[in-house]
Amino acid sequence: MKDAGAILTRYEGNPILTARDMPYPCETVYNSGVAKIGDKYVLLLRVGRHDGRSVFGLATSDDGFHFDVHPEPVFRQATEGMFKGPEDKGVEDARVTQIGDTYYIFYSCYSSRGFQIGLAKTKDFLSIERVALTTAADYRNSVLFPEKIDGMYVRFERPNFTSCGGPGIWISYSPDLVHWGNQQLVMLPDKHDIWQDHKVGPGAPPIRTPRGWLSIYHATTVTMAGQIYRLGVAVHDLADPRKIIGRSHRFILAPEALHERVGYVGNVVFTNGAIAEPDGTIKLYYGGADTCMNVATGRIDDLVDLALEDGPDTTVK
Ligand code: M1P
Repeated sequence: MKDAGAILTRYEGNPILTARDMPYPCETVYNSGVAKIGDKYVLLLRVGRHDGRSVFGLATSDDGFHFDVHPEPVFRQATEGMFKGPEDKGVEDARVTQIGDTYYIFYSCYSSRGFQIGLAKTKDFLSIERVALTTAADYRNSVLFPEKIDGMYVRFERPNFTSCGGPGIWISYSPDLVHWGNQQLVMLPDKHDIWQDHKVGPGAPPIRTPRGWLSIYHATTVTMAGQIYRLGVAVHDLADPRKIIGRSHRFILAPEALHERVGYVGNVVFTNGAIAEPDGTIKLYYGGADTCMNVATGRIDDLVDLALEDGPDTTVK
């Protein structure tokens, strides 16, 4: 059993993208959705512009470490129709799931009314089509499972409200990706683990493993200098992902490098996606200090071992 802090290895070339690498003016580039089209790695970048709003940029790579950035943003706030009001302050934090030849994107629509979760779809990331507003306000993170379970699409989501034991991870179900229901709470902050005692939210879309769904989530604690964002792991039952069969009491990634500790929002590592490779390794992409993009590698089995070692989660009774 590996030490929790040794499971992931940061790429020595981090950060892999900063504002200086971008072909158009911006302040920050971070919290990117991740996918593979054939052998190409794709990042759907959250790009912070100088008015404070975010748009999505696109970067592609042959090896997952060295990225070329598309010359223009590929997705901006809506200027008409149903999405215009909800996206008034921009679009944020894409999370991508491939089903068949279509890539579904859950993202945060940001406005003075709060956050709603938008759904968009694409086949090439150059042309992205809005599908639906899938929540009311105030919801922050949603990740779609890559397959239906019992005939229904499934997702994890994180409302922003602090009742019900704190900001936690919920599950919901849909027959068509547009209408979501049967919401149930599945994971809360763990008051006994200081690093994850304040807030938890889904990070990367769940990864199917023979031992369960691997969930890499973010978690915070509050200090005198604000929240610290770290990453944790849990394993959910394959047939019924409401059941958490393992959740680690130790984090797998914490802000450590200077570009993870200092930036637009300091002391943040935050993931929106990972690529599971055929050889059992993972490339975990994460934003550093809400300012730059990074990648770390590790073995999926080690992450699953870590989550299972501490046993089932008991925060939701
Ligand atoms: O600043 C840290 C993160 O804060 C928010 O995440 P959450 O609401 O899940 O805690 C988001 O703005 C996220 O983009 C940001 O990295």
